[in-house]
Amino acid sequence: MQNPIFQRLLLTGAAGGLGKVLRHSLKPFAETLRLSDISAIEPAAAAGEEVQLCDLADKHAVDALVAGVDAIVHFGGVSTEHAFETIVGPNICGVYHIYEAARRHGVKRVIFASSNHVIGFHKQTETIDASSPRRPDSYYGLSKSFGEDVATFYFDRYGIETLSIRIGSSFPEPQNPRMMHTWLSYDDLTQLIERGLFTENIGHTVVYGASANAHTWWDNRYASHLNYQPKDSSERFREQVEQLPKPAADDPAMVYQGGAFVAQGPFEG
Ligand code: NAI
Ligand code: 15L
Repeated sequence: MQNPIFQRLLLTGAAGGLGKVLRHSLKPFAETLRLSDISAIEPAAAAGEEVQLCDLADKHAVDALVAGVDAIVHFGGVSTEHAFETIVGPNICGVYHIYEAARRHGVKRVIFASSNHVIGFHKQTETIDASSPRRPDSYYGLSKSFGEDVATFYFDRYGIETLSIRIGSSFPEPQNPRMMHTWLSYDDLTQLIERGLFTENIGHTVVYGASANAHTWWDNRYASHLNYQPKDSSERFREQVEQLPKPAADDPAMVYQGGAFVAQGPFEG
């Protein structure tokens, strides 16, 4: 059955690496895609697009951003490890502002770009699922963990449904041995967002965002209702990844699911 389409869908982080891809791949899901970022969005809005720049740390600006949309794909924010002070505005205040605006404007569905760094301190020898304890590996991972809690709270209290995608590594190709496990193709990411937007009664579902890679640390049994069927696999890149210098066996990149993030910081001064 054909999906219904939204009248107006908001994409935050539209100037970013994934935002540039989603700007095109989400187009079929809405009459109008509202693109937002703190940075300039290029190229300029085309037919079926509108641009509204916004700092996620600014509550009033986010409120205006969310007015009139039917659903939110929230990909904006700081996407790598930094001092807590850098992360708190865009990611922690930002995710609260998004949900508070969703509540005020009656938006009932959010896709949240969470991250594998919510669970990054699990070892690469473990297989985990959505019920496994979170083990954030960074201030960045902590901010995503907070975002997942905000999603649960806004579902329990206000009935706003969310798909939190704990994205592994979504790039054109896996860039190191760890990403052979964590890689998520752009097509599979788009499929996950589509399933999150159009599956009924998802409450707050947490899904690990990985393609059908040959070796995985993540079990998506608690997201089976999404019927996510990844089409890609990192296996076709194995030969080229095996040519790259391999980190030592005790390097965090080879020990922890979150890789190098577990060892960045502290950030003083
Ligand atoms: P990116 O860094 O390329 O894009 C993030 C965008 O957010 C940027 O365009 C940036 O200008 C914008 N942004 C930053 N601070 C902002 C603020 N205060 N207000 C408004 N916009 C702001 O990152 P990427 O790779 O495109 O990731 C998108 C989302 O997916 C991020 O939330 C990231 O944490 C998440 N994610 C990405 C993964 C990946 O493999 N690419 C893996 C796990 C999570
Ligand atoms: C993330 O959460 C980051 O946004 C992305 O840049 C990658 O570092 C990715 O995780 C990863 O773990 O490979």
